[in-house]
Amino acid sequence: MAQTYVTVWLHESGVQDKREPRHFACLAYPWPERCATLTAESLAMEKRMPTLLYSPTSPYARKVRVLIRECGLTKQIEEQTALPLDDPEALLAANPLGKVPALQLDDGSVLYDSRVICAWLVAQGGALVDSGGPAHWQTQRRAALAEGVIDASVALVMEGRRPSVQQSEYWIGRWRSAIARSLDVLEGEVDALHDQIDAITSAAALGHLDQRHGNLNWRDRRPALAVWFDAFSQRPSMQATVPG
Ligand SMILES: N[C@@H](CCC(=O)N[C@@H](CS)C(=O)NCC(=O)O)C(=O)O
Repeated sequence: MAQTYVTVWLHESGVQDKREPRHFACLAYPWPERCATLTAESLAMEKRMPTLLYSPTSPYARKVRVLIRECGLTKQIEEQTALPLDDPEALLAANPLGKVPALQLDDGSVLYDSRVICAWLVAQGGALVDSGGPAHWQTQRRAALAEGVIDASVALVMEGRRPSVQQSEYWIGRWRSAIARSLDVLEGEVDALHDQIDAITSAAALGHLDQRHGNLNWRDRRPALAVWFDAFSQRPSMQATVPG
């Protein structure tokens, strides 16, 4: 007997809705055998791939997106833009902190923040297997250092968006000093930066400094780090994630 198929427009939240077609997946299901028993929610569960909610300018999200590419997982993970300051519903539902990145897994659960997502990606076995031992802990420590540069760099951006009378010279000074000292340490350890999480986090941090704080001229006293970053920036994973 000839099989009839119906087309189901499926929102990622599981709710059928035709108002925003770009957010929909189109699935063909045999009728009536499957559709009789399928709800929109169960269809969503069948179709769902892990989805990363990200903002193109977030250095935390860039770190994750670079790692996805370095792990060769681009075909297994969808990426969906969510601008945190717009408070999009999907992001608030995924992460009560309202921050990107957040990773919706295929079982409906969610991972955040970027460090947890990165650990999950590495656990998928795609790449970045390090040998353990003392070197592992130094890699983690350098990654934390670079993450702190991102924190300070983002804090400077946020502070700069406040009315100038409300901006704190004290905190701006502390964040700038923290960035300067941390980059000095990375300059001294640049030979240890290869393709592990410390290198990826450092690249995301330096990219954010270039994007937001060109006036800091971080390259001036750090020639080795500058050479390293320029070379690392040529990787396809970095090129594909240049903040737009
Ligand atoms: N520790 C978090 C930080 C994430 C974060 O602060 N993301 C920023 C974008 S760069 C954000 O979503 N901010 C929105 C907000 O703070 O409300 C991580 O590593 O994922």
